[in-house]
Amino acid sequence: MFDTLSDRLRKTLANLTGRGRVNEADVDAAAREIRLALLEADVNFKVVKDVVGRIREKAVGTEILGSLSAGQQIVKIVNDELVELLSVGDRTFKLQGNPAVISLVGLQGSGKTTTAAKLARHVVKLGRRPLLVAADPYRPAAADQLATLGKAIDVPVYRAPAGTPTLDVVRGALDEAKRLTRDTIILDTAGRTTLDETLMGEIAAIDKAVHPVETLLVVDAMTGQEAVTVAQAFGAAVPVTGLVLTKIDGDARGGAALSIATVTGIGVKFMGTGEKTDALEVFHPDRLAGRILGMGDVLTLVERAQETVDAAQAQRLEEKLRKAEFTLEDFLEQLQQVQKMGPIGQLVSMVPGLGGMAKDAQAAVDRGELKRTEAIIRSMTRHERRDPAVINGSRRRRIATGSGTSLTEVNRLIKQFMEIQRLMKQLGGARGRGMLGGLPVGPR
Ligand SMILES: Nc1nc2c(ncn2[C@@H]2O[C@H](COP(=O)(O)OP(=O)(O)OP(=O)(O)O)[C@@H](O)[C@H]2O)c(=O)[nH]1
Ligand SMILES: [Mg+2]
Repeated sequence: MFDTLSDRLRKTLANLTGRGRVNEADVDAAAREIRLALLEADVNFKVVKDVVGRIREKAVGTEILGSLSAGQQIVKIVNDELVELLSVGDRTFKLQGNPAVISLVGLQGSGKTTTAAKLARHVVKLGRRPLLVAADPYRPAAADQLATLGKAIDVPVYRAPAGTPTLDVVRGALDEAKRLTRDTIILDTAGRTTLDETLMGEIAAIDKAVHPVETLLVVDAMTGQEAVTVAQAFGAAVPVTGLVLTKIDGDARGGAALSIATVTGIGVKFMGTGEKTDALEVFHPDRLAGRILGMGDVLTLVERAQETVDAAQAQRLEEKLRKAEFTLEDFLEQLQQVQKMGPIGQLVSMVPGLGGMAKDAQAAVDRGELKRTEAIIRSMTRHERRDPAVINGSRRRRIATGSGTSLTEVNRLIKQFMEIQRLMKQLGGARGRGMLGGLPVGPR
């Protein structure tokens, strides 16, 4: 559902990721785009203002760290802000009490009944014995719906005759839980509009009578801006302990999800990602932010590169690039570093001087070519790696056989590498960064 937002942010940030230096005008332009993207996604305007302000401030103050490009760091800053935006409130799901009572409240059609069944499955996985309760005495069809879902997931459902006052239904459910030795009660309450004072009073009465350990407000993510008002109204009636955002799989613009927690201070605990009872995800701000930015790889890399890339080695490499002494041996070392960090081609862009080839590298990884390139280089002698010019016809055949590749692949790698060497010599003395844009990451 965050597709549009994702696309826009990705485009904006893609312009920056390849760059080693970013000036204030670049940051301003990016901030403008990010602001538009968030507003278009229907994020609350105050939230947008704050977030963009912080992103700008951090980005302008960013120092360029060792081997990371400034652009990538901006991606990281934007991501960190999104994570913060989504991290508001207490997000731990509590199950204290015997039975632990979980009450689901929300507008009509927001997804309470579906979520009740999903949560039942979830707590079973946590080793609990749930009882689903149809706490909607007004519509027998609502209880039928829950009964059907309960049957499908093999969880008992408690229902009372139509017209039983809600408080009596809840009390009856407590007795039933004791009888069936159920340790978790999930109340599926009737959908209500925020304007319906009687029904709003009813959930307040349930809250007083049974003190649910969790009162989860179920919010349809498609609601948009209005979701904030809804959350505030429910929050005024009962102590809402968390949010469940449903229909995340839909095509909403996602703004509600991004603003509701910030504005209300209530944490998001779960996300509904489909109609089936297994389509419930524990809410992880970092994962959602990553999904929105679609740059999970870059972020992981920024973090992993900070840990893994040996600063001294990086320095040595840059020196070699500058002096045009980069050999196939160094290239092999890089390939190994790449694989140590994980199978993500993006990280090639972290290696000083190799910026810009990330996409090629990813494609090469996908095709398994990094491994083939590595095999070819490994089949060479030390001497051959340092001076590919000595690799004559018979040596090439030997290397092809030894690496399980073809003569054509070996030829191509050597040819490309020598071309680059020649180029580096021509440019000799110039800064290495970015010069190797065409380094063969795999035989093509
Ligand atoms: N795609 C998708 N559909 C969902 C999700 N959650 C619920 N739905 C659908 O939304 C509709 C309403 O869901 P219900 O669970 O009946 O909503 P409710 O809040 O119990 O509705 P009332 O009891 O009438 O207030 C159903 O068609 C569900 O299948 C979700 O996460 N994704
Ligand atoms: Mg319902």
